[in-house]
Amino acid sequence: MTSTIDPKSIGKARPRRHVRTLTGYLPELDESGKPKWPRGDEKAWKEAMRDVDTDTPSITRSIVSHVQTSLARQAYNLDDFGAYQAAALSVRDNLILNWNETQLGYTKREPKRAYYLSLEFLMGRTLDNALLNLGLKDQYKDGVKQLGFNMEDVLEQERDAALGNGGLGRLAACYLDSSASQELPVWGYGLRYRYGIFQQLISPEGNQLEAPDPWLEMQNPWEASHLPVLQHARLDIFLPPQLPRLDVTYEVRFYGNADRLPDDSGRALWHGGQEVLAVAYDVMIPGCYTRNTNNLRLWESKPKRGFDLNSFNAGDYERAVESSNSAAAITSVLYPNDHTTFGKELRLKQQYFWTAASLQDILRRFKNMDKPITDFPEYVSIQLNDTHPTLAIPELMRILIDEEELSWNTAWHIVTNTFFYTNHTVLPEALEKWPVPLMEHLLPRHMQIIYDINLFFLQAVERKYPGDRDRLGRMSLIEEGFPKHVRMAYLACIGSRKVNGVAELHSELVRTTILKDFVEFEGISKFGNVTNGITPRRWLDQCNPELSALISKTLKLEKSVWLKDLYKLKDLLPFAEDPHFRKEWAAIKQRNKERLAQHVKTFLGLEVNTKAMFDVQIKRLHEYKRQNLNIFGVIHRYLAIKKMTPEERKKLNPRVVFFAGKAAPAYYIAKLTIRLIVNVARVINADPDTKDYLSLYFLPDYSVSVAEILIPASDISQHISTAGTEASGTSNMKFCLNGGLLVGTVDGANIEIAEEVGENNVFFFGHLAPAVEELRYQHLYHPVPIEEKCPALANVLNQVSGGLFGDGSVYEPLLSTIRQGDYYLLSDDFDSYIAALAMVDEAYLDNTEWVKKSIRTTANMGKFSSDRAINEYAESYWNLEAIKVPTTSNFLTG
Ligand code: NBG
Repeated sequence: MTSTIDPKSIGKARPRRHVRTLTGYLPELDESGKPKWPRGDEKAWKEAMRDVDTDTPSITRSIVSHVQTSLARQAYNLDDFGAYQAAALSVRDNLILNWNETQLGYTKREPKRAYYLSLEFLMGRTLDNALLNLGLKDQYKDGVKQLGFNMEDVLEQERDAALGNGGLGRLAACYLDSSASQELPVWGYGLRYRYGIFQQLISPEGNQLEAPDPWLEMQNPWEASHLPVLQHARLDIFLPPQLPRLDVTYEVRFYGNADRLPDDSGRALWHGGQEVLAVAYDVMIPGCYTRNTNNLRLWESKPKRGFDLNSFNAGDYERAVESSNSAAAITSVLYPNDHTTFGKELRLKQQYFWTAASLQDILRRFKNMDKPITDFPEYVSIQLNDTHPTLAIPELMRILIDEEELSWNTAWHIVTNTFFYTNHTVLPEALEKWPVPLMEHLLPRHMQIIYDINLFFLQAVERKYPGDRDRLGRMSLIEEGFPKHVRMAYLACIGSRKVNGVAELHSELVRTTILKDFVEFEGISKFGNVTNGITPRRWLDQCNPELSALISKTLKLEKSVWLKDLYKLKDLLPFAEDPHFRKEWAAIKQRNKERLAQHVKTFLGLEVNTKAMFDVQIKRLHEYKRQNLNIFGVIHRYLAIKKMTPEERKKLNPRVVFFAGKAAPAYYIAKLTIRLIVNVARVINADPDTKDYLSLYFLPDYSVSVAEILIPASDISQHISTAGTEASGTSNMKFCLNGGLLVGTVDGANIEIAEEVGENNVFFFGHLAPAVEELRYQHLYHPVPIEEKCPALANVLNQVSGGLFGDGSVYEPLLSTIRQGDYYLLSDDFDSYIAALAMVDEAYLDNTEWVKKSIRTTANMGKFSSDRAINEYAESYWNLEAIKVPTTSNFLTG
C-alpha cells in the first residue's frame, strides 16, 4: 500500500478543516437581485418538490409507501411495530421539510443564535409530540385507522430516548421544545450514547438490578419483535426523528504534548496523542403550531482511521483494534450517576469530545457569515447546562489563541461574553472537580490555559483584596490537595457572562454559599435566577388529553392558543365554583386513575383500588430527596391502622402510595431504600386487616413515558427534600399542572408554586433552609437519642430492625444513617410530616373543596411553562430574537 502522507506530519496539529455540509446553502442572486435556480430545469424540480402532507389521503399514501419500500413489507405482514415504524418515517419526512426550511431561513437572516450544551437530553417518546406540534394528530389518527391500526397502540411501540438521568436532562428537552415553539434560533448539542439510562429490574428480594438500555436497537419493549435484527440495525439511524449527517465530522484530539511557542505570543502547539472523529446525528425539534423546527445535534465517536495501520504493520494487531475500540467507546454509555461526581477518565473524555466537536461546528457556522471573529459574542451565546460542558471555556480560549492567533485579552473578552452558566445543585458532593494529573495527561494544553486563567484571575482578586490569602485560596480554580483538583463550577463562573440558579431559593443559595466570594468580587448583577419550567405540550396536552380538551372547551380557546400562553389558564378560576365543571374535572381525574390502574395490572399483574386517594413520589432515588421519609411514613400509617378497630378503620380515607425511580448503581443506601419499599409493599398489600385502607406499589423502570401515566392520575404528590437541597424540582410543576396537590418542604420550586397557587392549596411541613446548618451542628455535637427526639420515627425504625419486613439486619446500614448523624434531618421533620399527611387526609374528605383546590392549582400554573423560562433566557441572557419561518415556504416551493 502506498501513502501520499508526509510521515513527519502525522500527529501534528493541522490547520482547521472546515467541512462544508449540505445544509444552509443559499441561492445566488442574479444581476436584478433575484435568486438564481442552482441547477437543472427549475420547472421539473419545482413540480417534483413536495410540501408537508396535511390531509389524510396523502398521509396514508406516505405511510403505505414506507411500509412497501423502507420496511419491505405489505399489508399481510405488518404488525403494530411495523405500523409505528412506517408512521414514524412518514412524520419524519414532514419534519425534514420544515427543518430544511428553518435552517435555510436562519442562514439567510444571519440572526444571533444560542446553543444549549447539555450532556443529557431526556426526550422520551417523540412521535406523539411531533404530531401535536405539527398539528396533524387527528389526520394521522384517521390515516392509521384506515390502514387497520389503532393510534394509541402504534404510539405505544416507541421506545423512550432516555439519554439522561433525571430533572436536568428532562429540563433540557423541555427547553428545546419551547425554543422551537417560541421560534428562537436555538440548537442543542449533546452526545448520542449507544446506551442510555439503564433499564431497572427488581429481583425477587427487592433489589434493583441494572440492564443495559440499547434504545437504538428499537426492539419492541413489550414483546419479541418479528423483524430481523439486521433490519432494526439498518433502520435505527433513521427512526424518528434522527437524521444521520455522515458528512458533518470533526477531529478531536486527546493526550499528546503541548509545547508553548518560544515567543511571547502565548500560543502553544498541541500535538500527538489520540485523534478521534465526531460524527453528527441531527434530531429534529418541531415547534408547536409553527413551521420552525430546530436542531438537536448529537455526536457519535468513531475511530479516525478504521484502525491503526502503523500498529498493524508492526505486528501488533491487538493494539490496532484497541485504538478503534477506545474511540468508539467514548459515546457508548450515559453515566448513570446523579448528583455525584466521580473521576472517571472516560467521563472527562466525553465532556471534552462533545465540547470540542460542538465548538468547531459553532465556529464553522459563524465563519460562514464572514464577520470578524471579535463579533463572535454578537452572534453566538452558549448556555452551559451545569458544569459538564465547562471545558468549552478553555477550549474556546485555545482555539482563539493557538489557531486564530488572538491575544489573551481579546480571547478572554470573547469567551466571557459568549458563555452563560446554569447551576443545578448546591450539594457539595455534586460539584464537579477533576484531578489535575488526569487533566494534564488527557488535555495538556487545556491545563496550561486553566493555570493561566487562574493566575490572571487571582492577580485581579489580589488587587482588590490585597494580602487576603485566605480568599485567594478559597477562590482559586485549583483546590489544594493530593492530588490537586480543578473546580469546574468556579471556572464556569468566571468564564461566563452570567450565572443563574433554577429557582428563587436556589439562586439565593448559590449567591450566598457556593459562589459567595465571586458575588462579592464580580458584583451581584452577574448572578441571576431563571425558575425552571416544563412544556405544557407534553405535560398536559399529551399526557392528559381529556383535561386538555376540557380546558379548551371551557376557555373557548383553541389549544394552540393556551398551550403557548399558559397564563390563559387563569380564566379557569371562576369555574371552580361551577358544580358541573367540577364534576367533569373530577371524572377526568378518576379516568386517569383507572388508566394507571390498568397499567399496573398489565405490567405488574396487580389490582389497584381506584377509589382510594393516589399519592405519588417519582424521582431519582437519593437521600436528600427523602424517599425514606415517605416509606417510614407509610410504615407509621400501617402500624396505626393495625391498631384500629374495624369500625375506626371504616372512617379512614383509603390511600394508595406509588413510588418510582432509579438509584445510581453504586449508591448503596438508595438501593436499600428501594428494597425496603418493595418489601413493605409485599407485607402491607397482603395484610387483610389493612389492605383496603393502605396499599403500596413500586413501579420499576421509571421513565418519561411512565411519568406521563402517573402524573395525571395523582391526587397528591410528594416533594419532601431536606430544605435547601432540591434546587428546583420539575415534577412538582407537572403534577400541579394536572390538578394534583402537593405535599412538600419549603424548598426549590415548591415555594414559588405555593406563591402562585396560594399556600392554602399546598401542604407544607418541615424545617426551613436557614435552620438546617444549626440542626446539623446539634446532631453532631449535642446528639439526642432518636427515642427521645422522635419516638414515632424510632418505633418505625425498630419495627424494620425487628424484621417486620424481612430480615432487619439487611436494612441496618440505611437505618443507621438516621440513627446516627441524620444528615438529612428525618428525625427533625418526621412529626410535622405526619401532621401534614393528616391534613391531606382531612382535606380529601371534603371532596368539593378538594376539587376546587385542584382546579385552582391548575389555573395558577401559568408561570411554570418552559416558554416563559426560555424567553427569560433569550431576553435577559442571550439577547436573542425570534425568527419566524414563513408558513408558506419561499425557498423550496416558492
Ligand atoms: C437537578 C436538581 C433539580 C432540578 C434539575 C433541573 C442536577 C445536578 N440538578 O432540583 O436536583 O429541578 O436539576 O434544574 O441534576
